[in-house]
Amino acid sequence: MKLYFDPVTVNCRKVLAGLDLIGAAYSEEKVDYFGGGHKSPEYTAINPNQSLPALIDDGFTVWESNAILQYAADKQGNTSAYPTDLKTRTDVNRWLLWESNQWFPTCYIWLVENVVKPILGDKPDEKTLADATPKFHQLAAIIDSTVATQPWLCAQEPTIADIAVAAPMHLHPWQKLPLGDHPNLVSWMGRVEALPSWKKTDPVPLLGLS
Ligand SMILES: N[C@@H](CCC(=O)N[C@@H](CS)C(=O)NCC(=O)O)C(=O)O
Repeated sequence: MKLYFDPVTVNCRKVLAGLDLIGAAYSEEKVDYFGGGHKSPEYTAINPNQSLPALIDDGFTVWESNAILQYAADKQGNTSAYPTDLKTRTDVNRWLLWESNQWFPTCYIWLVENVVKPILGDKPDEKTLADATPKFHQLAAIIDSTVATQPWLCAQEPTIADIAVAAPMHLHPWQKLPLGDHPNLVSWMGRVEALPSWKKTDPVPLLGLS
């Protein structure tokens, strides 16, 4: 398997940490996100969405970070990272879909306003953040109540759902996500951050954040 990625981006960090949790072997093809490498004709031929990451396995192309994790876990046969019991698997799939269509777009607003804009010398738009705040709390409360009574989102061990749902918050101290009302979520995030797979894929030094 060959992974096309830039380790500084959210969805690539997700896949790097997830592949490590899965124990999948792959070769690396770095694509320079800030240099626009994901818009090159060569990469566009692999992923016509012009977004990172993408994976090619023996001529088979997979894009969408969560699909990459599902594929790699099944190929590896790692039933701890991606359980096969029907209800647990459906629960993992549910969180992956929720992350992609609800959680990521919401957390991304804090990433853009409080991390990307300052890196580019721009100021955060406080109204954009204020407008998004009720939705953030609604979604964060769903995670918070889930991990109030169990250590991980879906099982007794971390799964690809934990990695995927943690990824949009991966720079939370710099994103300045309003986490104060969600103590169980904060404890769960601490457990994710203690995972070796998460620590190994920390993009903070690459981004020059401190
Ligand atoms: N749903 C896609 C989203 C991929 C995505 O948006 N990736 C970002 C980097 S985290 C990207 O490359 N965006 C394209 C751009 O900014 O031009 C996935 O999970 O793979």
